[in-house]
Amino acid sequence: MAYSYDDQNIFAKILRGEIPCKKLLETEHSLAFHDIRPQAPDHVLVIPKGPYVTFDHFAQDASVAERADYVAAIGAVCKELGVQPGEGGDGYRLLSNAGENGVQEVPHLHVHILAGRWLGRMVE
Ligand code: DGP
Repeated sequence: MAYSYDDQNIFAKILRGEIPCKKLLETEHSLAFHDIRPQAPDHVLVIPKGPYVTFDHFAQDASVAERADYVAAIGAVCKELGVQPGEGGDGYRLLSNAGENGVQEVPHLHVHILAGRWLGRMVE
């Protein structure tokens, strides 16, 4: 592990129950909750419970069980929100910001699930 993890970040505090969140789903290795500053009608953050800062850390160091759980949790949230295209939903966007150029505010891996409105093209 070549990176350091700050266990005082806000999502670590949410995981320890030190600050509240609006929880949508919790599994053995993952937690999903509503973003405090929603950018869309549905805006959910899905985080692994392990100490990973970015997606590449997770891909490198998470166990097979953690990875499977995280991918399944993201899918389960999409299902819970009812946003799956082709299954009655209008679609969604997954996004994970990393580091300075990615404008990552909270240094604990999180995938944003955005849905409930037309999200625009990534490149105009
Ligand atoms: P980013 O690191 O830039 O991918 O975005 C972090 C997101 O986390 C941002 O959309 C706002 C959200 N956020 C920050 N603090 C809290 C908090 O205390 N609770 C919740 N639910 N969301 C938070």
